Amino acid sequence: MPRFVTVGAAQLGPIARSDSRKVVVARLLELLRQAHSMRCDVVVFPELALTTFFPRRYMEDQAEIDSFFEREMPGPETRPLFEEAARLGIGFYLGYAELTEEKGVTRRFNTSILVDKSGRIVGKYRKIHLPGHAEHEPWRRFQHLEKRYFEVGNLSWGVWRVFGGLMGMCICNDRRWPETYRVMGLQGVEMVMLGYNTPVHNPPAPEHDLLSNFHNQLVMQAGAYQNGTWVVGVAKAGLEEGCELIGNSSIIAPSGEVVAACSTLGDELAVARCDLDFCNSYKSSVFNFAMHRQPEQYRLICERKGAVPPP
Ligand code: CDV
Repeated sequence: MPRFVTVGAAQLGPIARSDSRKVVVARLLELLRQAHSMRCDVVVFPELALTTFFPRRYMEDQAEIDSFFEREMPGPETRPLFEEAARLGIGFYLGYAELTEEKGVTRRFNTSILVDKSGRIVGKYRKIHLPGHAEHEPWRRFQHLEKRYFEVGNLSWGVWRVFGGLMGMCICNDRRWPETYRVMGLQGVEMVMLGYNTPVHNPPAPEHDLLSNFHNQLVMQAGAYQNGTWVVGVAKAGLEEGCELIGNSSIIAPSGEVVAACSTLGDELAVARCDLDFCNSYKSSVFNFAMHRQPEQYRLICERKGAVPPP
């Protein structure tokens, strides 16, 4: 019996530093309504979808830094998104900068949430692989200060039973690491949702620039195939505050094939009707983990070499 989830990859074009949350949420609402008209069950928005990608700027003023963070979710500016989603009966994944108090300590994370069709937050993930650097590096054309502004996520990679299947989340740079997908794969994930902000230019390795779109596809397609899961990868794209970001938001089947993709660098929706049962064809054959993985061997080999075993 097929189990269909219709998913929308809701790509965003650039967000200016001066754009208010209200302006951005209006764009998200427009994409949400389009997705509803195309019968989507859930839409995936990008990483840090409410503001410009602020880690490209060096800032010292904590008040200025904190102006990019959300203290509550939903808050006054994001509540309309939750209300409209509940009214339309459509779920969403949203990336944002989270400022929270834990045991009296202020903490800042690069976060995503999963919201069900009734507008309830059912899952939260905090980015683990924070790329870039922590100190100002003036030689770069633009900064990538995620290691300065965020802490490493402390929630691991979970999966949530919602939309009739097992949904997982990760964020941007996480998608380049096989263990991200594998930790979710070991929990039986059937659809991994992720948002990204990926500059075309890589300051420490400009020789990779021509391959930035290829590497984006390579890691997401491999992650999907090697774990028998759907992957929905969604960009914030285009020329944002002088920095070129890749697009190519894609919906990828467990076969590793791209079944829908955005073709512009602006606000755009790509939609696919995904059969979650298609995962079984891979999970029960070539990637039957219980039958073919060799965790004990990985552990022994790593012990001999003094390395950390994979999950
Ligand atoms: N936002 C990101 O995590 N971006 C990284 C860039 C810096 C390489 C990425 O992996 O796309």
